[in-house]
Amino acid sequence: MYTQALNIKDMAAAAEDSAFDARFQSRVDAEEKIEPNDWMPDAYRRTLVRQIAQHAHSEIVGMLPEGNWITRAPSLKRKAALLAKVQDEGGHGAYLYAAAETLGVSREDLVEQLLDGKQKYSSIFNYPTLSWADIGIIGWLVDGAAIMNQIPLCRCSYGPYARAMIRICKEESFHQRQGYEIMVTLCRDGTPEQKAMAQDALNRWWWPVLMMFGPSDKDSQHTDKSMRWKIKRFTNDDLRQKFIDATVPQGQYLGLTFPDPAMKHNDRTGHWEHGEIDWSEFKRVVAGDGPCNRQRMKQRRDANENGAWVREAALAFAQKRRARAEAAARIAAE
Ligand code: FAQ
Repeated sequence: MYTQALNIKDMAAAAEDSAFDARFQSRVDAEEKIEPNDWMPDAYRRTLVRQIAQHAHSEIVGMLPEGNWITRAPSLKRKAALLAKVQDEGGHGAYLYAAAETLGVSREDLVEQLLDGKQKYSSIFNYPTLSWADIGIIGWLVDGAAIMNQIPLCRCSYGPYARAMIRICKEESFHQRQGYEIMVTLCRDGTPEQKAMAQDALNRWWWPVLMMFGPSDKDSQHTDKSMRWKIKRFTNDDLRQKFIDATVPQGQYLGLTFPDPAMKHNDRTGHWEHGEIDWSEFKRVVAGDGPCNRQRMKQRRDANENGAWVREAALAFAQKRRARAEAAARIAAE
């Protein structure tokens, strides 16, 4: 009797859940934005936390490869632009952690999960910046790939993420231009040595940049659900192809050669075809064994430890202010 009552309760709860699910999906299909206090399936919330946290961590870890060149930028103008760009990336991390917090997680918890190896950051930031041309390449290609992936995220179904992306994309497009302008200076106005340095940077970064878009569609675990929920608007392979088609003419204008002997234009489809991506390298880097993974994680751990006193001081100051305000309110009420 008791078990039967429980079963009926379970069935009622399941029917209610599926009604909520259907209502949620119809809102998504109608292009309504989902806001923090709206009902959402747990799996939708988990997917967003995973993706937004990974994105936020990428922006913060992504400050390290370029930060490496701030003291060695070749002119005051280049130094000012690079400094501003790296600061922008820190700001993007802050907006994204704030967007993730609207889903009920704390920034401290997300940072801890990164430092414990439970959350990821983009594979691309595990490669070293060996020459000044790498700074041009990061702006041109890494920011270029980031924009290609992030413009559709401005239409993501989750309101706070979509709104954060609009501002981020505006800044990323300045980053892409400053990078391409460095490449133009090196390749079209520079010496043969500078052009060779630019070619070497392209040779080292091209394939890792293509990997930024994630595994091929047949191996992507999350794409189907994320497309249904309109978190993602395009598949990984579609975005990768759009990026290649936009980038190849830019490389040709620079007079550079892409390190892909199989690359060719298909006049029938209008797309640039590319050779096989080495997915074993991608898996190795994501698993923690890329050229700079250990160094990047050590830098983040050190920054977290060295910043502990600032967080403690800010908390103590906030508590002091609150106590003063409460005491003043008590006196006023007496
Ligand atoms: N690196 O099923 P999918 C930037 C993981 S920001 C590491 O296809 P999903 C700005 C993925 O998490 C760059 N891991 O996954 C800047 C999943 O593992 P999990 C970051 C990767 O989420 C510029 C597994 O593989 N941008 O550059 C990567 O549907 C210059 C299966 O993959 C974003 O985060 C990767 N590259 O699609 C800053 C954009 N790719 O979590 C400084 C937002 C995939 O189950 C300087 N994110 N994985 O353990 C996205 O659009 C998506 O999350 C994708 C992956 C497209 C990255």
